[in-house]
Amino acid sequence: MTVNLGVIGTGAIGTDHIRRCHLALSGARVVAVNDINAEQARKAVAGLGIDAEVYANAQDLIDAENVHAILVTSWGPSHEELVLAAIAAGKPVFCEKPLAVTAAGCLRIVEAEQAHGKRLVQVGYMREYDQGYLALKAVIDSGQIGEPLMLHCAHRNPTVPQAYGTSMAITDTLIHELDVLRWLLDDDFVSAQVIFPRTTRHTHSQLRDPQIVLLETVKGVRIDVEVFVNCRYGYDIQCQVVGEEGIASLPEPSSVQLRSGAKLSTEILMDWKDRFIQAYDVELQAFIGSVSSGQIGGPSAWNGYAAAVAADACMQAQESGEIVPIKMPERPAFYA
Ligand code: NAI
Ligand code: ISE
Repeated sequence: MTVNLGVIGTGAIGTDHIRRCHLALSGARVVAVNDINAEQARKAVAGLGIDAEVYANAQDLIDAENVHAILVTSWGPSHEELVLAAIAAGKPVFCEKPLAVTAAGCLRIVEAEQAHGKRLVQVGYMREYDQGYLALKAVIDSGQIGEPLMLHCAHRNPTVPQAYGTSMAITDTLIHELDVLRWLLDDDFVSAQVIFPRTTRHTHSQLRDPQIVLLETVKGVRIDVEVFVNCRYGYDIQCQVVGEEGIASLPEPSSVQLRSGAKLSTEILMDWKDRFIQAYDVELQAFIGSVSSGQIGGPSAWNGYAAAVAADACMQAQESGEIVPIKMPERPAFYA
């Protein structure tokens, strides 16, 4: 069966996912697109040479008979309404992170999915498909470094758009760590604190950058995550796990080692599209496969909710400067 996809939101990642569905993956094609900027949607499909219908209205795309499954790749604040509409139509939906910008919004999705009676939602937490994170998890799970005690992480972007504000460092950027670290450690967060170091002169008035987020887990692991989204020099994701008997670090993406001009150097990537290209391919291929088989898997709406519960606490911590407790609700059997 070829899965017919409808894509809502044809900006940076929407266009990249349409490209991969047509050129890199198998078993799917994009038959419908929508964007609040219709011209943007037309350009996206024309630029890729794809014959997909451009819908003026997202609901009409969701309801279209020839659309089997939906990709939500629009701005974060629009996700909740679109995912709820896909669930109401009974259609599988892959939603880019964040699932919704608040925990309350994610919970409404979790409740709607449970009421539907079967999983329909996969969240775009692609790091769980990244070869580097998978290798790091295998080392932790093997017991080679003993029990994890501390993690030192960094999430650095060279630059961000003008519309990106201080809270987006949590809801748009740190949210990846809030998901992947729960998965990596098989643990939950119990508290968060946010510290603001000296601000870079490369930011704007609405964005305090960088930030350091301190997390504690149920097992007592202490985690520091540096979020620095105007670091200029590259797209750089770091994760070092300090265990009782050793240290394991996320591998660097492979790159040619260059000896030239009296220097030894390796390239640092500049873009998330390149850094996680393999992970995006694998997560979407998995979604396409699960639509065909009728068994949706991968990061669930519950994972999206759990990350959002922690994100809400981090945003409170940004405001108060205090250590904010995180109360993770018990996972329902539906998401076991
Ligand atoms: P973007 O700004 O390039 O594109 C967003 C598009 O959505 C725009 O074309 C906009 O007009 C459209 N849009 C906004 N509201 C809409 C609505 N209600 N209906 C239809 N279209 C709407 O943003 P980008 O970078 O593509 O991000 C989109 C989403 O993907 C965000 O949630 C972001 O967090 C996520 N993302 C995930 C990444 C990952 O590593 N998994 C990487 C980059 C983005
Ligand atoms: C973007 O939306 C992503 O998801 C990228 O992976 C992340 O590094 C960036 O900070 C976000 O803005």
